[in-house]
Amino acid sequence: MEHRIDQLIEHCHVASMSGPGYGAIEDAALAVRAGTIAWVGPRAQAPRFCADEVFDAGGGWITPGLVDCHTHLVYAGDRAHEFEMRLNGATYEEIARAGGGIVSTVAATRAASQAELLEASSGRLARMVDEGLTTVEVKSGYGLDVDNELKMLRVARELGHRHAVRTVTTLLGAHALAPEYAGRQDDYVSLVCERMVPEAAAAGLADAVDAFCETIAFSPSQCERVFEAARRAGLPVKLHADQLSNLGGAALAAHHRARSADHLEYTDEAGVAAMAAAGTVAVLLPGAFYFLREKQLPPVDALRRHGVPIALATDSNPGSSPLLSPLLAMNMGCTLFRLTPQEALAGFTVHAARALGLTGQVGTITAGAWADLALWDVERPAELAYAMGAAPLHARWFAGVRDGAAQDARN
Ligand code: DI6
Ligand code: FE
Repeated sequence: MEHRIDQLIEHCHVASMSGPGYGAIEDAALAVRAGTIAWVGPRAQAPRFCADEVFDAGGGWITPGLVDCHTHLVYAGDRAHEFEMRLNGATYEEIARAGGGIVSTVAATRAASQAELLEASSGRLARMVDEGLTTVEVKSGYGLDVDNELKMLRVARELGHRHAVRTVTTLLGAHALAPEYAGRQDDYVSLVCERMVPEAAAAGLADAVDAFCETIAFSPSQCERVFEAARRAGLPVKLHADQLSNLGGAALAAHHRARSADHLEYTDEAGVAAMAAAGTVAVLLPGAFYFLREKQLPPVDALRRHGVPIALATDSNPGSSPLLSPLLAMNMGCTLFRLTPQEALAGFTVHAARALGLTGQVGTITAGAWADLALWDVERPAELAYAMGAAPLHARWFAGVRDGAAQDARN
C-alpha cells in the first residue's frame, strides 16, 4: 500500500533529539504531511510513499528547528553608547547620569510606536531565523506600565505573523522598577498583579508570566505575589533566578511549579533538587555570563546528577546579552559552561521545547510533531556547537514549508 504524503526528504541524516546519541538516524528518510512529521526512520525501512514533492538533502544533517526559549527581542534603541563609555572607563554612576542602563531602554521603548518596535525587533528576529530558528520566546519588560507592556506583547505576537516562526509570549512586568514608582516597589508589584497580569491574560497576549528575582530587581516575596496573580489568571510561570546572587530563586520557582528557572549561576544543591522534584527546566544563558564577565558558573554537574533538563538560550537583550546567534550561544554553552555539544543542541531543541510547554510539538523530530526542521551542511552534529560564525544552515522548514520553496517553484 502507498502512503500519500506532501513531501519526502531523503539523502540525509537525522538528529531527532529523541533518544540517546542525538537520537541519530543515519541515511534517513523523513515524510511530511499537513505540516507535521508523518514518518521518520532509516530509509531502508521506509514504507512506500506517494509524495507530491521529493527533496534531496544532499547528505546533510537535519535537526529540529532551533528553539530559543528566553529572549527579550522586543525593544527600541540600543546600548552601544553605554558599552563604549564603560570601555573608556566610565563608572556606573556616570552611565546612569548620562541616561544609560535599563531605564534608557524603557524610555526608548515607551517612545516607540508599535510599528517602530515591530520594525526594530523584526530585523533582529530575521538574523535568528537565518540560523535555523523556528520557535522563539519573547518577553515584555521594557514598558513597565500597562499600555507599554501590552504594546510589547502585541509586537511579539505580530512577529509570529511576519516571520515563519512560532512565538511564545511572556509578560515580564516585574523586570525592573518603573522610574515613576521610585521608592514604591510594592505599589509597582500591585500594578503588575492587579492590572498587567489580568489584562494581558484577558487579551490573550501572554502565554506565561516571568519575574526578575534579584537584589537589584524584585524580592522573593514580591515574585511570589506575581506568581499568585499568574495562577489566578491561569498562566504558567518562570523566573529569572539566582543570576547575580542566591536568593533561593530556583527553589521558589520550583515551589510554584515553574516551567523553567533561568540563569541559575548562584543556585545551590537544594535549589537544584527542588527543580528536579518539580520538573522545572534549567535555562542557562551563557551570553549574559560572557557579556557581564561573570565568574560564578551555574551548577551544571548538580543539574546533571539530579536529572534536571538543561535548556540553553540567547537571552537576547540590549543590556546584558546583545546576542542574536543561537549557534554562538551553543558554542558558549560548551566553552564557558562545559556542556557537551549534544547537551548544547538538546538545550536549543528538546529541552527548550519543554521550558515552553511545547513538548511533543517542537524540539524533536518524531511522528506527530510539527515539521519545523533545519538542514545543515555539516559532517556531524557536533559541528553546530563547535564552529563560530560558520553559517552552516542549508535549508529550513516551518510547519512543513521550506523557506523559498514557493519562489523555487516559480523559477
Ligand atoms: N537579566 C539581565 O541580565 C537583564 N534582564 C534580566 O532579567 C538585563 C536587561 C537590561 O539590562 O536591559
Ligand atoms: Fe533574561
